[in-house]
Amino acid sequence: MATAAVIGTGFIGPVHIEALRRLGITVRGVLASTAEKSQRAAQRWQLPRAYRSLDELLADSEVDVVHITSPNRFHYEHAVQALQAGKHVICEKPLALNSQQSSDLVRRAQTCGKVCAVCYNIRYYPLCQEARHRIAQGQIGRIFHVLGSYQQDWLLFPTDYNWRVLASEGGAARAVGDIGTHWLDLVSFLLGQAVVSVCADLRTIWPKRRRPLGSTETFQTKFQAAGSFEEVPIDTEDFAAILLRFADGTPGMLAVSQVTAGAKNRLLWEIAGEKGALAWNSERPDELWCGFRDQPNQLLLRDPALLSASARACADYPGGHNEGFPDTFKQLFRAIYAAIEQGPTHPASYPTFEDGHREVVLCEAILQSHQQRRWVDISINV
Ligand code: SOE
Repeated sequence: MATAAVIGTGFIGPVHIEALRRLGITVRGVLASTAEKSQRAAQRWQLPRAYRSLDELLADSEVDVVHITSPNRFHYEHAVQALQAGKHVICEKPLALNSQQSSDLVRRAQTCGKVCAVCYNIRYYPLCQEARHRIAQGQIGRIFHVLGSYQQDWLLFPTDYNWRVLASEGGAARAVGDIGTHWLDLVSFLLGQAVVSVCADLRTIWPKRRRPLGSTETFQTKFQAAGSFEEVPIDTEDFAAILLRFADGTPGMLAVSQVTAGAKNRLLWEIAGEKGALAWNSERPDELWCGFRDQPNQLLLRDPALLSASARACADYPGGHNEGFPDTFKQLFRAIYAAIEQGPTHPASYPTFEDGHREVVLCEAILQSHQQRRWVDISINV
């Protein structure tokens, strides 16, 4: 079985470590932003190696797979170096800061013979897999339209601050890049249709935010006390309204916000078809709403015994034993490590660098649409 090392020890790095361990995959070591932080993380997670540099990690011949969970601005260079060192790469989203970088990564992925994956984990909720199966089987008939949103509240106040709010660190599209692309990737996966055109209106609710003097984590659990801070201008959006068109002509509408009080991490999609509708909410991930015109609606509670084979493959616990966010990473890594062990399948059973590149291109098109106040068609060049 391949051995992993993880770059990054913020919110998501430990999610990777825990998921890998649940699968019995060896995590050899960790690299943080300083040698001291690497040491602390290695101790905390009882890992054999605390790397002092990327070079040291990449020189470790025991490591086959590099997980990149560093801040977004490092994704490209970390991925390039890991591929050059002959490692498989599993990169957090967004794949890169711009489409020049992400297309370069796709080209490298095409020739390196390694597995190159991107963490669009939400595909791996069992009831999203079930919805994809039902749509592909024609169970809700011709699709009329898709509506949805992805909302959070962890950036609600002007005193909320994180590196993601700066374009130079997180990417020019922030709410859209950070969470909107999860929705776009997921809904394209559900429909089996890519987004081909977008029309967007973005808003920065807080043009200035207060940066605490000291570091802050994503989803910090304590509200900031009135300590010392500096005011910084914000060049990324808090809210986006986006009209969409999918390849088969299906229209869609997506709202994205990181300033909706009470929405902790709520992704919502509703797909309306001629025979019925389906809806799902990530804050209640074990429930799939099935809407009908001529019979009572249904609420399907996740239970492997009631799911299609593809959805059952992502459901490890019996009904009533909720599966959630950490489980999606376990299922995602199971699919990726199967490809590492057994060789890739076509199409891949996991989100690839191509999928990551597509989302970066979509972010750029959404920004362009907003700036030029018009529809923008998507062209994917590599
Ligand atoms: C922060 O908004 C964040 O951690 C995203 O970066 C993740 O991709 C999402 O899963 C939860 O929220």
